[in-house]
Amino acid sequence: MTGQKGTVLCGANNIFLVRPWGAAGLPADAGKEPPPLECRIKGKILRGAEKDYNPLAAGDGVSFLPDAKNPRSGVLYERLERKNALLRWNKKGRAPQAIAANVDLLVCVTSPQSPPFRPRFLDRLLLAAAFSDIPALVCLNKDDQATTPEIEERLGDYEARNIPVLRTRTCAGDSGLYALRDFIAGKRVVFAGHSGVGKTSLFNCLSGSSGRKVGELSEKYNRGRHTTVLACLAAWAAGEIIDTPGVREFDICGVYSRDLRFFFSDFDSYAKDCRLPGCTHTHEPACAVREAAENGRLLFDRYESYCRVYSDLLRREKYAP
Ligand SMILES: Nc1nc2c(ncn2[C@@H]2O[C@H](COP(=O)(O)OP(=O)(O)OP(=O)(O)O)[C@@H](O)[C@H]2O)c(=O)[nH]1
Ligand SMILES: [Mg+2]
Ligand SMILES: [Zn+2]
Repeated sequence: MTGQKGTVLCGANNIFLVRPWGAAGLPADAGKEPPPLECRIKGKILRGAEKDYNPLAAGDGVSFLPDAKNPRSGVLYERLERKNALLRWNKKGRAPQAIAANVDLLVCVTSPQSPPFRPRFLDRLLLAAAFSDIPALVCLNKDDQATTPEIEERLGDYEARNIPVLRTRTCAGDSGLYALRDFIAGKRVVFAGHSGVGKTSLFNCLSGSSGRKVGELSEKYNRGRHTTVLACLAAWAAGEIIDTPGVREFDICGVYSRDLRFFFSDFDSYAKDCRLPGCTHTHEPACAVREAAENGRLLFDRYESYCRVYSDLLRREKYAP
């Protein structure tokens, strides 16, 4: 029997739903999308994914052998080379974890009030996207909730750095939804953000389905209840969306602390005046970046974002150089 290729839609406990490629070639399925196959990884280690916390993520290309007795199941034997992957550091596994693979755009979903706007979390998502060369935009969902001058200042800062900011609300006819639709048409996009910001609601609105479960916010903590538990790729009329589970933290991986400054190019115009060459902008004397943050020329919150990621990376490098 010869191997086939497919795309991972989602997976848990070593069972992965895989959509075969070249589906039109299957006579029985001519003219319609065949149901995905249920596949397992052969043995313990998947070729091409030897070092990762999770061998496969939604969006991965794979090679598999269909089961001779049950053509709707198969055995995975290889992960195909990735174009890119949105990665975070998995503390428990002490290894990189792919959230989604082979994507054209990251949509960082957030909300103004409930859950509260957390720009430093957005900075981390955007940094992970920049590290993997994935274009990104910010989607402020729940546009029916009021923003504050601080939120507007932060959003303005993203726009000034050429990161598009869209405002949506998940109700029929919302103009923001149309704008988002135009941005993501023809692409494979991944929705990421805190629990409860409305990622699944956006997916349902865009795809015109109510297929995926939407959650309530916890009254006590004003945050989502982690309704979506599995990243899942689903097609909609004009492209593909990977809806991911909300996460509380997003630990950066792949970047060395000493290189972090290269991902904060908005600091460059100040960094050239730092006294010490190779200034990390954290503890050095006469640091022009810190001075700019302290006297309000650079958003202090943005500078703090940098310092926190820097110290996280430094701490981790001490234990796992
Ligand atoms: N006010 C308001 N509420 C919204 C909007 N969009 C979604 N919600 C509500 O926000 C809550 C959470 O929505 P979900 O779509 O489950 O959020 P999620 O980001 O997928 O959450 P997780 O799956 O836990 O990560 C639900 O009660 C939605 O009805 C919006 O535009 N405005
Ligand atoms: Mg969800
Ligand atoms: Zn400096």
